[in-house]
Amino acid sequence: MPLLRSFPGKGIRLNSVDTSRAGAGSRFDLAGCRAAAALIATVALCLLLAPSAFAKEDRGLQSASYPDLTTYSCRSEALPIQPGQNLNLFGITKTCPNAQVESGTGDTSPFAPGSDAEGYITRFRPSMVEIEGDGSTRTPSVWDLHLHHVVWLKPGGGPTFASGEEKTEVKLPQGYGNLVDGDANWGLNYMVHNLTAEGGRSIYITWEIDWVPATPGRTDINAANVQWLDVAGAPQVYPVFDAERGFDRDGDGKFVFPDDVPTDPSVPGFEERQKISENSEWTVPAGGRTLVFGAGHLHPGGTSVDLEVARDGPDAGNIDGDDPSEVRPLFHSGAKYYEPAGAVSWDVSMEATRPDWRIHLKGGDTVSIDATYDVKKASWYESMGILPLAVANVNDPAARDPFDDEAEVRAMYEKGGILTHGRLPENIDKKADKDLGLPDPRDLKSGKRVPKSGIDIDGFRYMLGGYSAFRNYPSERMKPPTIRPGGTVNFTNTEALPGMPDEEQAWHSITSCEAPCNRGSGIGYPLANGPVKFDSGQLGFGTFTSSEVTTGTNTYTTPKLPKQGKTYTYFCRIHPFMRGSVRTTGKKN
Ligand SMILES: [Cu+2]
Repeated sequence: MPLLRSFPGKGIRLNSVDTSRAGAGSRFDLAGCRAAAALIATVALCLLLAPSAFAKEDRGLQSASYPDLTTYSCRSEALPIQPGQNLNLFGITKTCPNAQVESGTGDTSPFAPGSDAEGYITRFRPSMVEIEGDGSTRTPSVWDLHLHHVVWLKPGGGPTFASGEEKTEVKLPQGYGNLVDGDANWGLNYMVHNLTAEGGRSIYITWEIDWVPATPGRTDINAANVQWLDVAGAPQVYPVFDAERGFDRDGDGKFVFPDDVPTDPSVPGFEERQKISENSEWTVPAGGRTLVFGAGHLHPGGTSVDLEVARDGPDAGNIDGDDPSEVRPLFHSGAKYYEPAGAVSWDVSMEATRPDWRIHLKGGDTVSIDATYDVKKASWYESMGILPLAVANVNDPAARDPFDDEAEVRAMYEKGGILTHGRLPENIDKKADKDLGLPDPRDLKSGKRVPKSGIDIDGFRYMLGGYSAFRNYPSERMKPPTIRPGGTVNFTNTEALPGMPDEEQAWHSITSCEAPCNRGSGIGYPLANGPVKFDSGQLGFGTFTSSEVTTGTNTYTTPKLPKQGKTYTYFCRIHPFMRGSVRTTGKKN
């Protein structure tokens, strides 16, 4: 559970509606959540597998059905969003706060305060809506406000449901559900990204659930708990890594984390080694377990999360997977990009396991995941690779062993997955790459010399040679300031000062992009694809769970910009409308 590991003693802020910064009473220690993490209900082997209702795969993965299933919509309290916000926050929530019945026979009493109702969540659909001035809600577009990540932490069970802007749905197969108390307190870790400088906004995090009451003696459903597999994280809190151009080892344009991370400190990408999480692997407990569902989570640039298992074989070594014959692939969670430009946006859905995918593993088997990113076109910073795996402690007659029933498991693997949902209108990257009619910075006259103090960032603008990707931005202010060839440029983010409350800081990056870098902003434009690769990280002084989101400083120096007479362009990854340029003196070659 990478998100929890380094919290003890630190305390965690409540819902960000509580803007008081310290008060011990406003903190919630999630450390105790770990204690019962291994709790996996033991359920008798009584499975009533319903006839397959999944023929129409083109509609995406279908959800399971039960006679007494009720669909509820749930939502958080209102969460304020600061200008340019990218805070990593923790709060507490309930199983289904502000519950409303969407369909089915039940009422909202299971979620009432003091309720002792238990039930199975068999489907979970995450999203986020913005609250308008009149109280109505609408789903914001990805180029405006987006869900970087949100994780629901089950009491005693750790991270259980999770989402980014791709909004992967959990749809457990017939016969399985996540058993929870209706009135439970959950942890909620959320990072909502405001790509604009606009303040005074607020959102709800929303989730829709299918709920099946856990009535005594029920035999048609078994408990499945989540084994959280995450390629990056623990011991760091913020579970991300960088996938950069230049990290590709074999020329296929891909970077596979953690497999491709070099062991040689002189090889590019070695610095990512410290970000590999111990939670990228899981050892199956004694008695074995049945895997029933999985679906990957990625960020833009990601193309798949892959699940495999290793078991020690009759070779000389006695470690799982020390010989290639001891490894079997279990599932390839592919990313389907609707975005015509490919893996450069959040316009994507992920494949989940099929309804009949069942894998039985023996105690001691080692399950692991890796995440693949396309690093041909651009670098990807703060990337994720997660696959929450639903695991049951039952003997499911449909389950197959990857080594004993090799051909059948191979067939399941090769059949691949099913998308959990279709294209989401809010994820269409409409604003990116639009021609705004701005001049090409390379064609503008040179501006002043960059002063010794460098370039300040203030008011969501690079103060010298900076421009905003808005129509009619004055070209006079876009003139590239100059440095000598081989020189560097210092930047200072004056909107983040030591000791300033997180929500008052604005964190910015300086990230190289390929010139002209003057088109419309979104997720897919600009890309981190400049000829000299650089990225400052998020300059600022985040505290608590945002501490690893920021660099802990507000200054940055670029690498040397070598070529004479060249205009180098850059942008802010957090607020991609922020652009800037700098030019080296001398004649172009
Ligand atoms: Cu910025």
